[in-house]
Amino acid sequence: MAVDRTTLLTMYRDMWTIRLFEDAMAAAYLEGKQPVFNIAAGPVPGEMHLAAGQEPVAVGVCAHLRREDAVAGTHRPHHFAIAKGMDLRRMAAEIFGKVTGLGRGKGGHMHLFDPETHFGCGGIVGAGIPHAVGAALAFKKQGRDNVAVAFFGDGAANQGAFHEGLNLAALWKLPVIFVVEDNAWAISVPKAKSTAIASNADRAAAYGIPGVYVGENDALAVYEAAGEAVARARRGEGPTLLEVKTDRYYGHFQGDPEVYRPKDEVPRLKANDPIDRLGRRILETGAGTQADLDAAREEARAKVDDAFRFARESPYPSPEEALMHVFAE
Ligand SMILES: Cc1ncc(C[n+]2csc(CCOP(=O)(O)OP(=O)(O)O)c2C)c(N)n1
Repeated sequence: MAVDRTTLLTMYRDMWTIRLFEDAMAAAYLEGKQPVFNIAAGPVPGEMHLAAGQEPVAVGVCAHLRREDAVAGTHRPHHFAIAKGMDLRRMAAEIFGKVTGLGRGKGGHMHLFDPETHFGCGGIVGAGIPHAVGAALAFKKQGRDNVAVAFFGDGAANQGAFHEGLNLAALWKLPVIFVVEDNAWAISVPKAKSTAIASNADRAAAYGIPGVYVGENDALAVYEAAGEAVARARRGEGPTLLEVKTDRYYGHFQGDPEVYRPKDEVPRLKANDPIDRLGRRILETGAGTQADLDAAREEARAKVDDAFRFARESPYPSPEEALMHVFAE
């Protein structure tokens, strides 16, 4: 699949936006939580799951999506949200618990909901799968050619919701793409200890739909596989299951001592970094120059800096807000 220069540079910029956002969040999150880890302290309370290293899955799929297409993310949602085009200021503010956030600071990092970009996510593993199927059913009933994407981890693929979602979507030929992020771990459990087969893509056969395993953490490989799946869904031919091999650079959560993980794993993964890889491809194919890559990275840096400044400077919700938006008013 030919990829035009604008798409390539946009994917490259978005991967940097995700990486810089996650690295900045990793540092901000630990402020005030040391030396004895206290989850409630500091400017970003609660848990934090970061997706640095997993950028190709998000940008490779979302490059094919329109604003009205729906995305259901996970407890590790930042890369999907950024790739779908979420306003970075309101996203950062939500994570900092500020009133300028998407949910007026009540949702936090695992609960980013945005009607503008048709994005939702949550902390219940596998729960986004039926949500995406529901969105796809709505699109079909409305006669629209929009699609829904459910992103979830290799751990979530062992949930009942996965099988229920695939079955209904296949039966009703719904425009949904199921995307499994195979980052090799579900918290501390390696995939081989929880999953009976090597590739979740093979499970597609049980529902009579295409299943594709993308075996490298490469934005262009994901872009190609996702392009076919999205086009098929828009044509009304039903769902596709994609699984993508990807790499989690941080722990399961920030503060995770990672005693279960071989010490050399992350340095080894970083030696094949997907952003460098896409940058090299852009240079080799002549789609862009080093100056273009530098400009894209600087644009990403400026956006992330601006979003964090906005989040830090925004006010907290007033105490009365605790009683608002609980029930319909
Ligand atoms: C229904 C449910 N069971 C268990 C948990 C606790 N939990 C949170 S994340 C996680 C692992 C998820 O692994 P995976 O789906 O592979 O996603 P990853 O964290 O690798 O992105 C578990 C078991 C949960 N949040 N929800």
